[in-house]
Amino acid sequence: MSHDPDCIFCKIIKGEIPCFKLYEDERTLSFMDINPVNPGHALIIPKFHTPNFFEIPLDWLADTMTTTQKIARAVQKTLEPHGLNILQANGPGAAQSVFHLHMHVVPRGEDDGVTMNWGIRPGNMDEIGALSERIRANIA
Ligand code: DGP
Repeated sequence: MSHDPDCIFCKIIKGEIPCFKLYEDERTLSFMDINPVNPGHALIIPKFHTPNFFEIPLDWLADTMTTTQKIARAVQKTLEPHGLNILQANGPGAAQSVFHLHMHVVPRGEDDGVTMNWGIRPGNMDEIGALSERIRANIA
């Protein structure tokens, strides 16, 4: 399994740094984004280090998307937002900041002002932790 010891998301996979975990299976992991663009912002990653969409083997991509749907449904059920974006960035021009492929699940409000490159702001860890428990309870 591909792994990069310097990658922050590989460190999360190995449990070397903590996360608010939502879901884990043999090949994927989902956890809360610590710089949420909106409350409920979640990430889904393959347990396979690959920097972007271009290089991930298709079977790993399929597993990542399966987990993305599972988490998106749970976030939708928990927060009932007006909408929900599923996003993925490739390269600095697309505002990619962590070079381990990840899907963003972003709850949206009609007038939340979120743009494609939203900038990184630290979140409130107590709020993120509480939301992670509510979303986890809705994972089917
Ligand atoms: P992107 O900019 O598309 O590469 O998204 C990377 C996201 O990862 C960004 O929204 C912030 C989040 N992030 C960065 N470091 C950490 C971390 O250590 N833990 C968690 N949970 N999220 C992180």
